[in-house]
Parts: sequence; structure tokens; C-alpha cells
Amino acid sequence: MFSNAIVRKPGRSMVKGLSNAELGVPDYNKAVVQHEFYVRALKNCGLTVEELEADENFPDSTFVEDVALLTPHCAIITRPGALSRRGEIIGIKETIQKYYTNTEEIQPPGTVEAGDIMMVGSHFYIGLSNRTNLNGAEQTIRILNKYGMSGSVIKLEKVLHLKTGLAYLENNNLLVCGEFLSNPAFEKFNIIEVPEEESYAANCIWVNNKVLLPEGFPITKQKIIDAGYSVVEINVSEFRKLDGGLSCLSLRF
Ligand code: CIR
Repeated sequence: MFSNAIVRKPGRSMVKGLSNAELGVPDYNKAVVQHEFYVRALKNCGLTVEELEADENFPDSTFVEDVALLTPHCAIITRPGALSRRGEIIGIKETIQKYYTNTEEIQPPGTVEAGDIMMVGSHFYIGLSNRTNLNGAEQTIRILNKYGMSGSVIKLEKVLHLKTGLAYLENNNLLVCGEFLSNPAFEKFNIIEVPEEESYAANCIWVNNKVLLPEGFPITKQKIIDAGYSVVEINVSEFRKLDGGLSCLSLRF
């Protein structure tokens, strides 16, 4: 169960955020409203949410998930592969140190964005992507081992981050889309398949037995309900325009 979350409000500079989505420029005012709704949903799941102010220097800084990995035993400040995002870690470090005494940092030449890391109990799957390199993944695994946890790597083919196509819903249930469906690393899970036309729905989050899901994906929604979860739908259309989803918008711990 999670008790806390950290989020960062979107800034007006989000219109200059990184994107391959080809869905147009996000509308800042809509994004603010969507973000507020998202925060309310986290609170309704029982979380205490720390809301950091927008940081206009970093257009993608609302996607806080990428700059830290928060585990039950330590926090790891990452080193984003995207150069325009590297400075985001300065703004998150102080906040995380309020909650964690065990804080580690990824060192050069390693790069890690924690959207590439999926926690399954005490094991962490780490995607090797354009943003997370092998050196960064190996550093992460060494740190996890130091605190009695483990990690393994998954090579990404197409998607931005590992959790763009995967979401662990606890109880051995794994939501899977696209390139990960045929990956033997995930055979041991109860696979809930996300159809290709609903691929954006694969980025959802389990929060204390509820699943927060992007709005507008009825097939995936029904499958998650059939698996026994209550689903909260959230409209994050403006963040989708920047390739971001529900998991990217918070650090949950
Ligand atoms: C980026 O390209 O870095 C942002 N526009 C989106 C980051 C999304 N984060 C995530 O999937 N964990």
C-alpha cells in the first residue's frame, strides 16, 4: 500500500516539452485542471500528496516519475537521458530527502529515467531505452542489491519508457501491451492484454487496490474491472500530447 505521493504542477513552459506524439501542443489551462483532478484522485485513494510548484525552467518537470525511484528501503535520484531534463533532479532532491534518509544517485555515464522501472514487490524490471542506458541500469541494480532488493533488464524496441507499455497491478496481475506481450520475462504473470488500439491505456497506476486509468479506453477498462479492481478514469489528454501518462505524473511511496 502507498501512503504518499509527490507531484509537480505543470508550468506554462510545458508547451515546449519533448514529444513524438503528434497530437498537437498541450493547452496549459486544461492541463492545470486535469492535474488538479489527478491529485484529487490520488487523495481519494488515501494518499497524502505533496504538490510542488511548477518549474518553468523545465518544460517536462511535471513528469516527476522519471527523476527518482522511490523504493521501500531507499530513494534513487536518477540521471535523465534527455539532456533538457537532466536539471530536474536538483528540484526534486530536497523534497525526497525529507522522506528518505537513504538516498542514492545515479552517476555519469549512467542514465536512468524511472519511467523505465517497474516495481514488482522487491524486484525491479529496468527498461533499456533511449533514455536509460546499461550503465545506469547496472548502477541501479547494484544499489537495489545493497538494500536487499533485485533488478533485471528488459530491452525496449519501440516505446519511450518501460511503463509506456506495462503496468503492474499487484496480485501477480500485469497489464501488457505491444512489444512486451511476447517477452518471456513476463510469462509468469497473469497477463491482462491491452489491445494495440488502446495502447495508451497500458500506462495506468495501481493505488491501494484502485486502478487509475486514462479516460476513453473501454476494452481495457472492462478487463481491469473483470480482474476485480475498481477503476477511476482520468482525462490526461494534455499530458498525452507530451508522451506522458498517469504513472509519469507522480511518485508514489
Ligand atoms: C519526455 O519525453 O520526457 C516527456 N515529454 C514525457 C515523459 C513521460 N514519462 C514517463 O513515461 N515516465
